[in-house]
Amino acid sequence: MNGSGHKIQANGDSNVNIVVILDAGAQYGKVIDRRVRELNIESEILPLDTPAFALKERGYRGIIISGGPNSVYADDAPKYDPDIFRCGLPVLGICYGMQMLNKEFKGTVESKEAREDGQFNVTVDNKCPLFKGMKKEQNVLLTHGDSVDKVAEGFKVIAKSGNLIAGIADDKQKLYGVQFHPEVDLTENGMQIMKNFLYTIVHCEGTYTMACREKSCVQYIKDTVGDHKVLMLLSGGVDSTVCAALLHRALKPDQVIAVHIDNGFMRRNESTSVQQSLRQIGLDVRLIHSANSFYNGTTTVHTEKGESKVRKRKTNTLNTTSDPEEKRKIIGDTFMKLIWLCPIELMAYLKRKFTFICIILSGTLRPDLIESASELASGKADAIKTHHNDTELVRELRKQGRVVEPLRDFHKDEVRSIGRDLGLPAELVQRHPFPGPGLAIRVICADEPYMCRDFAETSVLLKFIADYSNALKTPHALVNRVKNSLSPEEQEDLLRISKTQPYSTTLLPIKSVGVQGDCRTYSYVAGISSDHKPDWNNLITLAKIIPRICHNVNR
Ligand SMILES: *[C@@H]1O[C@H](CO)[C@@H](O)[C@H](O)[C@H]1NC(C)=O
Ligand SMILES: *[C@@H]1O[C@H](CO)[C@@H](O)[C@H](O)[C@H]1NC(C)=O
Ligand SMILES: *[C@@H]1O[C@H](CO)[C@@H](O)[C@H](O)[C@H]1NC(C)=O
Ligand SMILES: *[C@@H]1O[C@H](CO)[C@@H](O)[C@H](O)[C@H]1NC(C)=O
Ligand SMILES: CC(=O)N[C@H]1CO[C@H](CO)[C@@H](O)[C@@H]1O
Repeated sequence: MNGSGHKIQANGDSNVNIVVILDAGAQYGKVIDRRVRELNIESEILPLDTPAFALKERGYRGIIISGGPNSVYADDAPKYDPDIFRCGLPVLGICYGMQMLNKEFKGTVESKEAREDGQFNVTVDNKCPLFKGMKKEQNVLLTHGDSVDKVAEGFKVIAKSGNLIAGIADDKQKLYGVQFHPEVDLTENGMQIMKNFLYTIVHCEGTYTMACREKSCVQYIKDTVGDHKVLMLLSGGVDSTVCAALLHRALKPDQVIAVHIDNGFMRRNESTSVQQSLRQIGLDVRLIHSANSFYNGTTTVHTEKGESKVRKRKTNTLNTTSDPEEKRKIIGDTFMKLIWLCPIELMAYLKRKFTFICIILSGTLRPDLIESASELASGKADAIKTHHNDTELVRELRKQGRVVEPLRDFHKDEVRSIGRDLGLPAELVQRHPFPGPGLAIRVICADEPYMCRDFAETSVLLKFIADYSNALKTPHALVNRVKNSLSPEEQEDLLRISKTQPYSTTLLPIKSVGVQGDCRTYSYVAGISSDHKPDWNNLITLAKIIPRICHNVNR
């Protein structure tokens, strides 16, 4: 183990067991990260254009290139250093990563307009080390979009789905590419593939264990906080509870001041129960009621991104804001302002003096940072959401070195595991994630219904999918569109569903934020209802088919 587990810097020592994930802008980056860590191997996410010499210098053992929303031929395709494929490090390219690899070695990639992810069977070459110990037929989450046309020089095909090339390899140079996502659960044996790459091909050792990371986390808190006092802001959810327990273990009781701010969007009596739960593990939590400050809070947002000149705009007050992203920003910043700009009020409330040295942002987990496209974790991700813990204000405080984030290097499931290790009661650790700003954001609101020109057509498509057997009796162009998008098995499924348990559908005129492919989308919500008890398998089938046929439905 090196360092604190927080500022992880491989140090050029090739014994360091750490791989780098080069982020081509995918929502899957953080999932890859989590998988690698589940296999007890340390990983770090860096921008795709990180130069090869830097990777060598920092001692990474292998490279994983994530998927991404772009096409390798696009003018704005993300830049990379071609030497990453020639610096001797084993490479696993996933989707976009595979196309980069193929193009780099003089293969060609065929661009397709539509892009669909779906579960398919692929046939793999199990003599290839990447698929060692696996059956020939594998069910994977395949990306149908751009695909390899001519295979690169020196490479062989190691996986196929029908005519689609689903995997390529150059065993000698240890370069591998797959057109599917081994990091997701929908790829049934994805973990075996990751394991094969990391252990058999890269020759990593699984030394990055939870016990070892926990120890370095406690040490990190001790080192950072020293003799100072820590103000801890907590929501009472799993993260902040575990964080509290960690602080408890690392510091003296009088060093920790815990404050829970009720932002007015809590469930009934929740604040009190948060307070009580934490008292049980020995932490005295002060409650601050600030519903009004949130209700009428505002903040400043940037209106133009990516240009050298950035324009700023003040938002409406929260009580008149409907955009979820903006709500998130307002709540996050109001939260920080309350603590940061009103220390006198706070101190009066707390009736004790403390040094304002560190703020524990208990809920800053690794995925939060990655999702917010924070420069710390990832340079690229097509900002899927702005996490309230990673707003500008927090970034500024971080620059000043006033933020302590013990959990920033852990994923959610890992946090639960630490919690269990620290002896926290199961009902605290396994609790449903606490909403934070979530409830305020999930209350979807709008000034007017969101109904674009595609609304009526989408409603009809939706109805045809759910009531397929009757739809087939209707001569309608859209019925053919549905039919042509379905595999024979899916047609059978829909027929069976509509005959045994008819569902009614409603397209909701609501703009909902979702993730499709690797991009953030704003689309409709499809409502499915029935008088019967839900058959979840049927609903899963519908949920898979609907967004594939109605691209403007994301929820
Ligand atoms: C995929 O393979 C599995 C097992 O190998 C098989 O049960 C399943 O029917 C196949 N699915 C398709 C769509 O071919
Ligand atoms: C909420 O708290 C109030 C006052 O403490 C109490 O009277 C009430 O029963 C609680 N409600 C619920 C649903 O627990
Ligand atoms: C929202 O808050 C502002 C500032 O407190 C107030 O002036 C306004 O009346 C509120 N609007 C609504 C709809 O409650
Ligand atoms: C940070 O975000 C998480 C997840 O939304 C939340 O549980 C936590 O309370 C937040 N931390 C703070 C200090 O707001
Ligand atoms: C911006 C604004 O109007 N802030 C006010 C919101 O409400 C609290 C409590 O009533 C006031 O203290 C703020 O000044």
